[in-house]
Amino acid sequence: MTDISNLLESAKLGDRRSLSMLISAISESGDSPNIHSATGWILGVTGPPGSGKSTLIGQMVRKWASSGERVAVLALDPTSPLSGGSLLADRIRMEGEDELLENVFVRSIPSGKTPGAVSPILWPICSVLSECGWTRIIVETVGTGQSEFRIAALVDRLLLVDGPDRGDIIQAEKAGILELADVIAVNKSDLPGASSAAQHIRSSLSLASDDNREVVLVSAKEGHGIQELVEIIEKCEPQNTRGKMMMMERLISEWDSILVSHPEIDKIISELCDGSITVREAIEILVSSVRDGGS
Ligand SMILES: Nc1nc2c(ncn2[C@@H]2O[C@H](COP(=O)(O)OP(=O)(O)O)[C@@H](O)[C@H]2O)c(=O)[nH]1
Ligand SMILES: [Mg+2]
Repeated sequence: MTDISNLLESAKLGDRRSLSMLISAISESGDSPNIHSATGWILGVTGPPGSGKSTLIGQMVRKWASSGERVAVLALDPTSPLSGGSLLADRIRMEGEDELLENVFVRSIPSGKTPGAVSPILWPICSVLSECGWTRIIVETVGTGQSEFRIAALVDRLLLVDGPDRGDIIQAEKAGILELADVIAVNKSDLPGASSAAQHIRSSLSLASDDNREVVLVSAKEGHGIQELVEIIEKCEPQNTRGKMMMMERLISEWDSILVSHPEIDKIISELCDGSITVREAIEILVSSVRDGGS
């Protein structure tokens, strides 16, 4: 834990290497520094693979960075061209905007040992970034699976990115992701079908009379609609329906991280395997040591 506190101190002074090491330490150990302050907010970006999330994030990052926000991107998708950040950085450099790089931090986050295991570490990582003065934290998800819900619940605002493909939109509707989104972007407006896809989503949202969420047409490739999208995300009111779910998820995530970083977790699991304790007894042991400050 002292390592983590030292790293946090230098990361707060602006040392990127320490920040990177801190994120690795949290990812590996599940330990998290105790942080209460939050200066910025977290934007989750979800949507089917190939809809253009990474490309669109690249465009939004520039807008935010040039307006003076400090933007951190966490790529949970190992195939994201943003992973490692070099692609984005190279492009920014090529266009002679090196000074923007001061305001950008990109990091890929390994998906963890088990599916869905990323959420217990995501919240502490976001808190650290916020504590270190990153005001816009963007989380790019893989775009599929149950872990989307857990991540959706962790973020302050959720952007759903869809392409012109009808099938993808229907899938998002079915999966319930459309319900969770605060803003919906229909990307690839340079391709035929995008505006009718946006219209389709608008009309399905308008079925609920109090639903006034925005559906924005953008082209990440050509840079169209990005400014409007960023403005809408800035002023959007996070949905009330997500509030409770969000707090519940943060509680569960924090609890999960206490659990997986418990010093005796391996021993307890072995005892569960050989039947010498019951699950109930394991919980008793874990809870009592948390209560005594032993974790
Ligand atoms: N025509 C068109 N292609 C796009 C646009 N945005 C992204 N793409 C392409 O769509 C593919 C998937 O993009 P990517 O950002 O990796 O999608 P992700 O999987 O959702 O992150 C890439 O080949 C992009 O070049 C766009 O606005 N228009
Ligand atoms: Mg991607």
